Amino acid sequence: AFVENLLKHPKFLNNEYTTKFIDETPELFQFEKRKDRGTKVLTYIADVTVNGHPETKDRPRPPAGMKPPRPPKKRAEPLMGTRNLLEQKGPKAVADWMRAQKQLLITDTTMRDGHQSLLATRMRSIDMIRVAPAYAANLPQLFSVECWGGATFDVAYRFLKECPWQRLRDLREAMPNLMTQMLLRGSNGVGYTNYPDNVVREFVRQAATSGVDVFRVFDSLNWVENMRVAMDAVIDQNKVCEGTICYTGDILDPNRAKYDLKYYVGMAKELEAAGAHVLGLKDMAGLLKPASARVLIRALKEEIGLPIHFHTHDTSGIAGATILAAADAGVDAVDAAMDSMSGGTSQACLGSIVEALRNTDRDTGLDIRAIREISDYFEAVRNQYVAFEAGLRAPASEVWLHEMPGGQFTNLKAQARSLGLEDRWHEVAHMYAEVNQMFGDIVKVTPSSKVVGDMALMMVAQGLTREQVEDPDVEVAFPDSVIDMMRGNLGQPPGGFPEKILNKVLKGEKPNTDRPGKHLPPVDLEKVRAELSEKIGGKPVDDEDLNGYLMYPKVYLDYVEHHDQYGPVRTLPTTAFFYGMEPGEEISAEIAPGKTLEIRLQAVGETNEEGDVKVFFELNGQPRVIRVPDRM
Ligand code: BTN
Ligand code: 3PY
Ligand code: ZN
Repeated sequence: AFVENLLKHPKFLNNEYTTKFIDETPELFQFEKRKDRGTKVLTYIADVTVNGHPETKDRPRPPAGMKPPRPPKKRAEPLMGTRNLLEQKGPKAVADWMRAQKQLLITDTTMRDGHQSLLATRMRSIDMIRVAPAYAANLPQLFSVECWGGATFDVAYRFLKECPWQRLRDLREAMPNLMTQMLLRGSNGVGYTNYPDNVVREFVRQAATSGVDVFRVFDSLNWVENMRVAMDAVIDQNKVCEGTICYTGDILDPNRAKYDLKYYVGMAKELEAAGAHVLGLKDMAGLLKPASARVLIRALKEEIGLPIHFHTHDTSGIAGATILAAADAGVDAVDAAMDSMSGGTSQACLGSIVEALRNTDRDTGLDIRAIREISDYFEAVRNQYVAFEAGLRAPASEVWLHEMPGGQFTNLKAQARSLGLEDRWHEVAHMYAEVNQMFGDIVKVTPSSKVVGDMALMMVAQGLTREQVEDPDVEVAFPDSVIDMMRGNLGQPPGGFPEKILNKVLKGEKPNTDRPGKHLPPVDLEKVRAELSEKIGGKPVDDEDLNGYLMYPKVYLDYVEHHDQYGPVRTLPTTAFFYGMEPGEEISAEIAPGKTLEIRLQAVGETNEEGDVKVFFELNGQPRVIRVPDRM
């Protein structure tokens, strides 16, 4: 290995080799690093081919011999879009333009909420980046492309073993005329708990720098106080700050008076005063009914000077009707997903909204042929991810019972499955509603929705009723997330949490009712950078890495370890990533700009006495043998 290193060393190759060279050049002795990216990626393919991928084992498989998805061609050179306006005139001009023009503006959510809500967030960057040029060229009238934030950040590192920042930079570059959009959980960043203020600010700065244009900022308990740090940070970056209301209950239901019209108008005014450029109305579960939408949108348009951007989910099957009602009432922008990635717990069908409004005064101006082509592409993409489909087969009015966010639905179902509760799903749904009432009827959206879900699963698994949980004489071991929320670590819901459950969970401990960030000391960023660098073998840590680590220390470190061992696996086609390769199959992977590996799997050998398998490849025409352990 030493000689190989020596022969490849640039100084050696450039004849700068002296006798002192060996002593002065310690990297010659780093044999472990000798493995080049190509070998690492081949090792990954070999391992998954032999052992399977842990995430797709025992799950439905894509049809054999599936052709790789083919992205549509550009129909024209990209026209100017909203991004150009933002760059030239700033976020206030974007907001003014939204209000001034008549067409219904559309945000495409396929690359964020769409797959988060249908495929457990598992869509890989490569399947997005390939279609991004078609968005830029063929749909330049889109308001924005939601493609970042929410659960996509940690899933990218945790399960897909790819860098979410690189995804963002690549998408940004491929769609220079369109605004990218992210979902930001206020002080929870893209995590599940409140972070120190300077961590939130630093994250927003980095997201803006790496390519986010529109930040949809919400708080999981609708506490505007807890949104200001994130909102101010977005405004400082001169990006679009979409201050967002999370919608729950039903404004027309006198029995849900806590969340009535007055409540929402009041919150909207707070967000306007806090400096939002756009008012987001986030109906994360898909509860807003057409008649309520009419009343709510009309009132907000009358009382607030901001453009309104409406987001909903089609779990009930009538999101399309609500969107059309909202459009009638003057909403400025709405979210939708590409047809093949729409419906159910995802967003409403983009192409059908475009068709429904054609030749009306809210005509979207989008090209339906371009939409169909992109939808066809995503249909093929979606077929690669059948292992992660866990969703609804049919629309379900049950959503008005449980009020579960679309983005949580598939995840909670998977959690229920892992606890052996899959066939008791409807009980979980009932319990979810009970827990909500027990917690005082709260907004349920990440992370508060996860707390409700954890509690509901625990109660179903242990056969506990609400009465028992609330009974001071019954011993209950509450999930950590419940204790954390009752302590005030996610902030305060309107009116606070009910005394009964607070006392039971905290056993007399006093909750913090201040904004959590008020008591979290700032993180010394340079100190953390140095610590992280040490943890990853002295490698330099850039700002993106630092921000990944600040959000998810363990997940980030596991990702780095995987990357060290298996290389840039994000460059593999999705079937190879999840299933390995078949003998005779050929793929290519661009492991660095301009450096493409042509990989052919020739054969898989027998398992030898040491328990290893030889996997025979051709790499750019040269034979390569990789040995991996057989762990099956
Ligand atoms: C994970 O780390 O949880 C997800 C995927 C990475 C596991 C890799 S895939 C190749 C090899 N085969 C396994 O069974 N594990 C590793
Ligand atoms: C998220 O925070 O990930 C959501 O999708 C909330 O709706
Ligand atoms: Zn959503």
